[in-house]
Parts: sequence; C-alpha cells; structure tokens
Amino acid sequence: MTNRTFTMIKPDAMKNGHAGAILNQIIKAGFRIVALKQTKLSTDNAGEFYAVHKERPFYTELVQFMSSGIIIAAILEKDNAVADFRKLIGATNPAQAEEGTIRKLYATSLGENAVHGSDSDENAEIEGNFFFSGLEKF
Ligand code: FUP
Repeated sequence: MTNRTFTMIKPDAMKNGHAGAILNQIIKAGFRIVALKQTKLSTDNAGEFYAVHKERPFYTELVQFMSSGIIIAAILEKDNAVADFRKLIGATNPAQAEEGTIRKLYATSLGENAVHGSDSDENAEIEGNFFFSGLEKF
C-alpha cells in the first residue's frame, strides 16, 4: 500500500483563484499535508522536472507553461495515496475527467490542467525530493 504522493497546483489554477478550493478538496478527501510551499519554477527547473517527457511533442509548451507563473507544491499522505489522488484529480484531459474531479472542476485544457499528481510511488519520492528537503517534511 502506498502512502505518499506529490502534487502541484499549476499556474492556470493559481491565476484563476482556485488554489484554496483545490487544497480544501484535497484535505476533505483525507490527505494529510506533509510539506507545502508556494514557488515558481525557472524554465530549467520545469525542464528537469518533466525530463521524462523530453521527446514528446508537447514538452516545450509544457515547460513554458509550468514556468509561466507561481505554483503550489505539496507532499500528501494517505493510504493508497498515489492511486487515490489520481482518482481525485481525474483524467489528464479535463474534457475526459469525471464529474467532481479537480481537473473537471478547475482545469483549463489538456495542456493547462490545474494539478499534477505523481504516477507511482517511485516518482512521488523523486518529485517530492525535487522540491523539499528533509527539514520541510513533517
Ligand atoms: P498526468 O500524469 O495526468 O499529469 O499526465 P502526463 O504525465 O501524461 O502529462 C504531463 C503533462 O503534460 C500533463 F499534465 C499536461 C501535459 N500534456 C500535454 O500538454 N499534452 C498531452 O498530450 C499530454 C500531456
């Protein structure tokens, strides 16, 4: 059973004023906040974070978007965190996301889809460590 995942509230959701509602929905769904910060990625930071998508056609646009504004990064804890969080956020493309999911409610488009959620325990650990030191996790 997995216990931790990593999330970002992306620049579109931040700019559209949805950060509070999204955090509220995450907490109400039973996730405990282990670490949280507001920050802004440089293009180099975003490029490194999304390096796995380097060969994909949307990479440049993704890096541009993710470095275009302030984000909130957080590590979340719950039983079955990775899978349950991906269920809570819904499909990558908000047009295909289920009713009531965070992306259905708050995402702008496939490219600007409001939130990130790790896709595995291993990536949750790597992504959380990208943003937070041991002194920032409780
Ligand atoms: P997800 O795991 O749901 O965040 O989706 P992916 O890891 O497949 O994609 C990461 C990000 O790349 C998405 F959040 C948005 C962007 N993306 C596109 O812009 N176009 C695509 O066709 C797929 C993903």
